[in-house]
Amino acid sequence: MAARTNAEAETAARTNAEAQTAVPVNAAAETAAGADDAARAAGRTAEELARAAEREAATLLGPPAPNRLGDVVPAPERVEPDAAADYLLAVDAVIRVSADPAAVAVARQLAALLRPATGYPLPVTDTTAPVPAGGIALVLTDEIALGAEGYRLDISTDGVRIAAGTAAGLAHGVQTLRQLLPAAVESATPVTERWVLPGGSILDRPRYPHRGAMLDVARHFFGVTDVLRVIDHLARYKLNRLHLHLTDDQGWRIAIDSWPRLATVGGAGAVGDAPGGYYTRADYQRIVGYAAERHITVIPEVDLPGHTNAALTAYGELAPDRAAPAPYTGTEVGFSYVDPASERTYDFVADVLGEIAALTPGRWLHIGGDEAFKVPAEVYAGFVDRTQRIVAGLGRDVIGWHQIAPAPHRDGRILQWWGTTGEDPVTAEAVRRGARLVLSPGNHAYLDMKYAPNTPIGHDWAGLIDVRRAYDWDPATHLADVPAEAVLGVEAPLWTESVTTLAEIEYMLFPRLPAIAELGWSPRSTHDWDSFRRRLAGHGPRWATAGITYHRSAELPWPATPVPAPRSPSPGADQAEQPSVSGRDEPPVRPGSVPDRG
Ligand code: TNX
Repeated sequence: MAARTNAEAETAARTNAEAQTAVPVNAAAETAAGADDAARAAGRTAEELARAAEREAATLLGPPAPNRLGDVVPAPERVEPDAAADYLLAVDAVIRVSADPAAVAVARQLAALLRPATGYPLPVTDTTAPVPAGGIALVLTDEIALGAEGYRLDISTDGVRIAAGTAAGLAHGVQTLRQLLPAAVESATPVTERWVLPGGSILDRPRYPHRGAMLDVARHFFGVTDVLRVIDHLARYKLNRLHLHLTDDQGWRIAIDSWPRLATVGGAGAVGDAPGGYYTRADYQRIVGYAAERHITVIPEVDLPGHTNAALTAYGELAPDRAAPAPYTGTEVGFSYVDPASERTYDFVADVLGEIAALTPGRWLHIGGDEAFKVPAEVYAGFVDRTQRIVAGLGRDVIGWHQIAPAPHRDGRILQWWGTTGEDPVTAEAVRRGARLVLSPGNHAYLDMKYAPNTPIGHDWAGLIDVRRAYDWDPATHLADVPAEAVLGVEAPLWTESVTTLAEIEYMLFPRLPAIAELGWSPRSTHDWDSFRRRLAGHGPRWATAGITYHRSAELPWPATPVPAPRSPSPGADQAEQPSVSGRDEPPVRPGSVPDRG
């Protein structure tokens, strides 16, 4: 079948699905007999033939798959539905996988995703194992066209096959498969459901290599469990970078052996009277490892030379006046800085970045660089230059907020754009000197902005960002005088001056994070607000079932949220990690919540 656009493919699928519902029982049997002939020609045993016929009849006799093949966020590159090829996952299905440790890990993750709701055993075996057909195969291939992260998904009555050149590609294919199953697949306990997938093929590859989100753990601290759950959210939408904003005026959140008071003193507080905290080296490694298993690279940020009040409370010797300031619990910015004229400062920078680099397998170190209002421009550029050299000496590439643009170029340098104007000659000039860009425009991608005036948390200094505004821009043309080739991708930052709990994180992420994810992944040819809002609305029941808090924006046509019927009571089930409220419209307004800083 020739490639079609999503919209065409979906229309065709709908027509097919309608026709299919009308298939009479004897026609189903005939189709099954046809499948038998094909299987015999392929040299299958009588038992396999019988099973194939049974599977096909079971698929055809039931209602069609509840989801259409194109109902995926981010939108896949190419979708070719075949409504006669729906696949019904059976209780005895097996997951087969290529003999490669990273691929096997993806297969285990798939089994772990499907087992709770289906209650099926779903054993994972080698692709060469003599098991009956009819399960799910994850296959590493050498199809170079699939690239570093692409995958091909083929769903037929006989089985499901995900092929990719890398384990990352398989993992993305698994997330697509997950979205194509009924929403009840998100249930933590067994549910009575027909686990049917829509038939056909998907070929999918990302538009950009860098697709990220940022979590500010400095303004409010979030423990390891919360961060792991955020990583799961990123993986769902095929994001591949988690930027952790580890240090700021209000808190230093990572243990540094050579400067121990950074964490123990600098990590003690947070905004307001919220508790502080920091990650031990083991905590940080757990986060990095969990992300890596999900093909997500952690990008640690140490914000320099400004946003350093917490560091200065621990080591006054780094302050321009050599005096440790009081801890800061407010939400102003731009007042603090480490002394760029002191050699001790560069010892500090080298030690901190060196220790963090040693714990970070990824290629990038983020050095912040924003809002150092009190450092004169020339001194600032010199500080950034030296810090960039330290990063290069550690064998890493530097990322900084776009304020680092005036500093000299270094190979691999990435600027993160967070402006709201769509043009900046200084950034464009740095790009001409070789820098590349990650786009986080404050007025589209900042997840700490309110959705609407009545959003109980968040800011509005970059405007209100509803779902449509998060979706309606094009990374390739967003910044004037910057060629499309200089854009590496997108990132959605979540600053947390006003965000204090996991539920509030999720409320700001959903449903906007998937909008940014789609801009980073999907080809521009699929960009279509009506299609996006319809596909995204279908995720409401998934989030509700998974216990994920989200904003029920009036922009999206939400389906009624079904409550999955538990198959059997599970009194022993540990619900401790489920948030107490899910799918609610607004998070509670907290007394003394942080005022907007305008
Ligand atoms: C600006 S964006 C900041 C952060 C604040 C944020 C609040 C950037 C690089 N700096 O320090 O948290 O605004 O929206």
